[in-house]
Amino acid sequence: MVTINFEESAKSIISLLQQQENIAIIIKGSPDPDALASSYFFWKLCGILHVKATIFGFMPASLPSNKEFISVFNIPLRVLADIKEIKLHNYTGYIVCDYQTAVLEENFTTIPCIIHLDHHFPAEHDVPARFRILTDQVSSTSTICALLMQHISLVSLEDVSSLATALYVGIKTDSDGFKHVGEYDTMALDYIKPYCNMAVIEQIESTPLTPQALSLLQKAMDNAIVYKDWLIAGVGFVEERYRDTIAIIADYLLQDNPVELVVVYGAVYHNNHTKLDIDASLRTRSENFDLNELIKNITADGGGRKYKGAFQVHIDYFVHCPDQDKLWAIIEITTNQILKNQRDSSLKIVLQSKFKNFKKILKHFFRL
Ligand SMILES: [Mn+2]
Repeated sequence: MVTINFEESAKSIISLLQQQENIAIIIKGSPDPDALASSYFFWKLCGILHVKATIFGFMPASLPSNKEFISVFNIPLRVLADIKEIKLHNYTGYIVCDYQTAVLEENFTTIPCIIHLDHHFPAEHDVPARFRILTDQVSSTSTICALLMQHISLVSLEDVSSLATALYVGIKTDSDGFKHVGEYDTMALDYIKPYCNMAVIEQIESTPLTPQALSLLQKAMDNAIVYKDWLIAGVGFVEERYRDTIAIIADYLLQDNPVELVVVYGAVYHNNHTKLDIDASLRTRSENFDLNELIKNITADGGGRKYKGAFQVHIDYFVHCPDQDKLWAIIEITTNQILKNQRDSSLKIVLQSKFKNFKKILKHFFRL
């Protein structure tokens, strides 16, 4: 294990933030508890340091529990349709948490990235960042934030408690209920646990699924097939605002079935039914299963990391199909067949990923 000096890191972060006037905290991916908690951490930190900060996202939270998360912590998330809507020249720098790269846009001359944190292995191409921790030695970005927080005096106990509680939910979500915690995650949890408000956590976690999600879950269970040790379930057509439900159902099905891999997919309409995607979520309990490799065999539009992955296939042309039932039948037999073919060649994937683990060099780096 490569040792990360969180005390030095906390000092660097404080001094970098103190040089800033106005920071944009950018949630590049889906506003899940990990991305929200780590962005909220920096927003609070900026407040304490009297640095102006705004949290931006580009997808509204679609899961009821994520909406509840935003509301209980009062997270001032500004959801915009596109990154171009941020007047970046008004900001002295930006922060990206919980995303593999800090690139805002291709060929976009932009303000400097001040801080970039993520729990994935570094991407090949990225913009420079004044401070960066990218390591897969942690299960979540919230883990990194909690370990930094340990070395920062936050003054108000109320702030400590709400940050600890938010980060706890972030770690719990990304480690699949603490199933995949490592040494750093345990350290982070040991530190934040005494400050956590368990009643708030209970409130977030007990947010019920919407009736729409329950009906998709029912469809998934009706349509599920088991091929060898894979479970594959198509849920039919899904409205865009319920897209995240596909991932939740994949989580549910993996919990309840002793299979190696769960794939849940649906056909999702976008832009007032002018665009159509096949949207799939993959879950595995096997650490050595290279979901990224599997997904790249199917399409370039998607990716995976340990235990989870997702892909999209664009089929806009088919929005004109006059028969929805036939269209779904074709999507279903085709997708099921593609996945079955992948299962038949998956021994190769497992062997390749074992080899990759040997080659992987764990590292973190700072660019100052
Ligand atoms: Mn995360």
